[in-house]
Amino acid sequence: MTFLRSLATSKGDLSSITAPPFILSGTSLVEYSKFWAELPDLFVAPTMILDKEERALAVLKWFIATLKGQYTSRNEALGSEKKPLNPFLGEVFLGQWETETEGPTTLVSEQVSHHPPVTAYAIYNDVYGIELQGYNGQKATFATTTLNVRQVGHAVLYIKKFDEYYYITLPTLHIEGLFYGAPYVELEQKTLIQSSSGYWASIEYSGKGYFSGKKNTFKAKFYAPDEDSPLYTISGQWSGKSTIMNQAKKSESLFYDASEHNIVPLIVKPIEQQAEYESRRAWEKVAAAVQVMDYDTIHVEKSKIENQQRELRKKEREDGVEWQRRYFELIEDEGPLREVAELAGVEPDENVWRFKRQVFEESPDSKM
Ligand code: CLR
Repeated sequence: MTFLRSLATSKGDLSSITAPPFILSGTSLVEYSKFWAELPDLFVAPTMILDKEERALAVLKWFIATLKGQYTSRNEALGSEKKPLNPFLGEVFLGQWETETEGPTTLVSEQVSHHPPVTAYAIYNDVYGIELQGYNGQKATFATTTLNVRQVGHAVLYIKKFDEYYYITLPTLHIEGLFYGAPYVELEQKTLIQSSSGYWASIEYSGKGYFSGKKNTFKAKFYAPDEDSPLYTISGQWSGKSTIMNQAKKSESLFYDASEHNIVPLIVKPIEQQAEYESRRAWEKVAAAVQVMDYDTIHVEKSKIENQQRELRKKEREDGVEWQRRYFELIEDEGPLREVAELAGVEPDENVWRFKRQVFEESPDSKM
């Protein structure tokens, strides 16, 4: 009850929620960017498809495939959704996927704002020439026993060979099961994937009951440029199976089956080799305390980090300087992204976080 009450008064800022120990996770939110590319084969697949329409469908498939990791992996690994650690400004999470066919895929994720919390990330594979950049924050509201979370930000996928962009908006979600102490995520509303080629898709989410008796359901419509009726509709469970229907031929076939794909674990440097601002090193003691549910130590170790951060901010104020982000910079969005957002009918962001790839590559952090 105390927990539910704390949710009711959290006023949009998720970091202010005090969750009971069994709901705490030892993983920082800065790590969550990894869920975009745990299936490297699907991530690079669009780069090998010459046909625009087929390529846009492959992007849609990759996107649907990421949802299971993004929104159900804590339940599967830990038994319920958990409250991630609240990243500090400048916290960095780095890693690489290494597979025989895809080669290395690199992840750089950084906490670029603390109030409000914003995480920026870049994920790229140079063998295939594909890159995802994005950033996100969350705005929460609480209604009776449900926590509603609106995501702020977007992701942009770029395919070098075709000089093609995909602008991806993020789903709204809510947390159910809070009253029973077994929280889990359900997606709602819509997301949009708009390609600079003109192809686009809208994905509508629903939980158990609305579209079917199954949880995690979605219905997607896939459109050719300037067409009013969809070429394809796709429906099913994003955490399970979905089918695609060719609207002209009225023929149906399997679109994606999550049970046939295993995630590729991200390789992260051993903690001893990490810089002090790297997530797992910075939170090591907190994470260990979370493991054994030692609430006092969690509190003590968290406070150390928070106080250190307060000191840093104070020093910056005194010196009249602003914290320098390591690998991302806030730039005015005037380029192709703006055009794609406009194509999608989405209000383009004034400023976007852009990855400073060269700075990263020249830093020791990039050596795995
Ligand atoms: C972060 C960005 C990822 C997708 C994603 C998945 C799960 C979301 C998380 C985002 C933000 C934080 C989140 C989490 C589920 C639960 C957690 C909303 C959007 C909140 C802070 C937990 C509150 C405590 C509950 C367990 C009650 O790409």
